[in-house]
Amino acid sequence: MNFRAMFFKAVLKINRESPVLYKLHNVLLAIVLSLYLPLAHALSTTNELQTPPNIIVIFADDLGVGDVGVYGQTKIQTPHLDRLANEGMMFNTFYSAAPVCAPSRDAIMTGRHSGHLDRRDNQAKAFRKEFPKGKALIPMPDETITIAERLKENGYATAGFGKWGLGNPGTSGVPWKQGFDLWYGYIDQVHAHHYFPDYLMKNDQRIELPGNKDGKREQYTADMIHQQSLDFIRENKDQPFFAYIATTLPHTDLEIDTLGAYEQKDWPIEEKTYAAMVSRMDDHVGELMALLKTLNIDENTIVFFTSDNGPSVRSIVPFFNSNGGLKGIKRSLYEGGIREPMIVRWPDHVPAGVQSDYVWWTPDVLPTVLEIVGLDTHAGIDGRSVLPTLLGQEQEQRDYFYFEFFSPFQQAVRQGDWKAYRTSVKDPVELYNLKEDAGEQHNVAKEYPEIAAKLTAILNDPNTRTDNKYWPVK
Ligand SMILES: [Ca+2]
Repeated sequence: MNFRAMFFKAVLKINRESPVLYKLHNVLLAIVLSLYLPLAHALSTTNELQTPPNIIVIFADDLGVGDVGVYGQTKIQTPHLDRLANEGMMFNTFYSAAPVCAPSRDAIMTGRHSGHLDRRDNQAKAFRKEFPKGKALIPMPDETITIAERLKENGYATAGFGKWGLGNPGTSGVPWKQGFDLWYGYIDQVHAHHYFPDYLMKNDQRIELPGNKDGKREQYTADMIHQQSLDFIRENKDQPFFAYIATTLPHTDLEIDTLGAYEQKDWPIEEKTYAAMVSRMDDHVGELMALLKTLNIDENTIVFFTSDNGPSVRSIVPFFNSNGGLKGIKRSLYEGGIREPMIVRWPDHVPAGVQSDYVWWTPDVLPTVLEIVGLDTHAGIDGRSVLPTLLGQEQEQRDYFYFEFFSPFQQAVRQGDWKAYRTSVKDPVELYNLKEDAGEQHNVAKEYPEIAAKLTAILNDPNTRTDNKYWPVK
């Protein structure tokens, strides 16, 4: 553990155990610092002696890589995300670990890839009889270590907002047993399909929404959830916090209270609604960033923005080019199902206005955050810290990225510019050179048999993945 980590840990411990002692500690600290300022300067890269940074992870739902202005969107307005990118780093090639909600959320919470996850699809439908109400949602086991648990143990206030989807009430997987002090929104991922439901959840407490009873549509939950996230940040502005903002926007159902700037467009209603939902999410990002500035904590807050999987509404993807012109959408391990926007903003640390070709993925978020906070990475995770990259330093690429998905069964591996893909372990792989063929249109397995064999060997290697009774290979 380095000097910064020890320091943070000591301060956090004192802060938790005794506010008075904490104040006294700060006085002593000021004296120590005045004596050792030259040394502190020598040790310091930037913020070694500040409060640990706040961590905000915004995880959009079914937002395609092409839905954001700075990623090429022309019809939908996302000025706040575009600004976030201009004030931080945007990554041209970032992957979600999985092409649907549940495994993707599992991966960002645990730092594992889809060959090691407890869920490799939303539901294990063949096993539905084993589960309550016939919904085969595999709950996160007790022993799973989440990013929220690690941060909470180290003095962070932790909260999540929006869609959870990793364990319903009555199971080990609920967020309040997985490191979150507070969860506001939806625990059940199917409940999260509705924007005017008659209740939301605040931990295990049901929050009734009278404005949505009897078919009324007066309480738009995406806004309510957003407001709760702002309240949490206000309440915790004086101590380190972790906010996981898993907005349900712009996942279906296509529902919004007002179409705003799109009302007058000469587009079908589905397209207008989708655009309004993406822009509403962008408005929320804008309000969040404005609040951080108002509270004077934006410089000590690192914000990650990404999405859980590719766009889902087949009929409107071409209109907006939501998958960025890539092949496939949600549920596919072609690029369009798993390539996501990734924007990271942290003033004075992450260089502003930089576009990076460094390739990384959601399992890297957890170890990166742990390194930022000065904590060691625990065992059993697949991600690795990309903090050097975020600080503008050179960093070696990961050897390969592995993906699997249960239904329809697919496996994929990316190594360098090469990607292999197959839909059965018995079939030969398709092979693509993503540098020359980002759209995966030309299977070159026959032209490059040695590369195809090398990537196939990774897919077949028993160390690449673990077997799981719910998710057998096909
Ligand atoms: Ca999703």
